[in-house]
Amino acid sequence: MDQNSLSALAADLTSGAVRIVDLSVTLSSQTPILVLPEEFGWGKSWPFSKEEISRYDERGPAWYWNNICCGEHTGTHFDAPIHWVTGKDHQHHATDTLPVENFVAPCVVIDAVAESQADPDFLMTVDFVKQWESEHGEIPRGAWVLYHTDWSKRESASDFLNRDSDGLHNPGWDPATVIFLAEERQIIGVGTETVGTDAGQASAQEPQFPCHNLMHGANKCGLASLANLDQLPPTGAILIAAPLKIEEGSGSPCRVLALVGASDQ
Ligand code: 23J
Ligand code: MN
Repeated sequence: MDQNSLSALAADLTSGAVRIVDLSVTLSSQTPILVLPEEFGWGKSWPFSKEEISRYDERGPAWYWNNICCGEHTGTHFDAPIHWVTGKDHQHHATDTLPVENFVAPCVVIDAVAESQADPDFLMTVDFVKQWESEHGEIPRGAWVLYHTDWSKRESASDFLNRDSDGLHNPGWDPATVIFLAEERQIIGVGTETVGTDAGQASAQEPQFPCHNLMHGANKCGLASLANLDQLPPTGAILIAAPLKIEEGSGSPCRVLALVGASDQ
């Protein structure tokens, strides 16, 4: 690493020329969690909860702390390739073994706000990505691709999950787009504002859950329940997203941050 670029970054952080944007949601008992279609009989992820151990009281006069409890895929969280059966045989595919280079990398932000507003089941196509690339340049190898929908602005859990008798309705991916991003662009992974990285109706897609199936099959990662993507430029930001080092973890809640040049927003 060039010593000068780090000292330039340090100066830019101090002066405010580089801003830090928090892309994470708050973890609370109200944080929406994925509801899988019940007819599959699939297990349920625990919502976030915390239990006070002591708070400057008889249980601990000078200290406050909690026990916490949740599924690995709760709130703003990381999906490791081992999460999906298609990713199970890769090397270094779990939260404790993924190369740390995945955790600090450039990101591009693809704006599909209007499309997601018009159609909650919008699926991003390869043509849509190529149209974005014609305006902003080719997605660089080794970048995160963030899917900007403004879905995180849906304040109530029911608006966010957008569930009806068919299940959830939120934007996702045409399977060909996932293959294009993984193979032609060699991205690190994709990040979405929705509860998971796939469309709400992804259990009806072919393959089922194409983003999970194909991204993790290609040893790529995912980030879900991101917020504040409207504060990022289409290109030029740096993403920091490091999952907890859970032994053989499939993912973990994480604090996701972006470094943004102040003149870039
Ligand atoms: C398990 C099964 C299906 C899905 C998911 C988890 C997620 O979205 C997740 O959080 O990884 S779609
Ligand atoms: Mn997940």
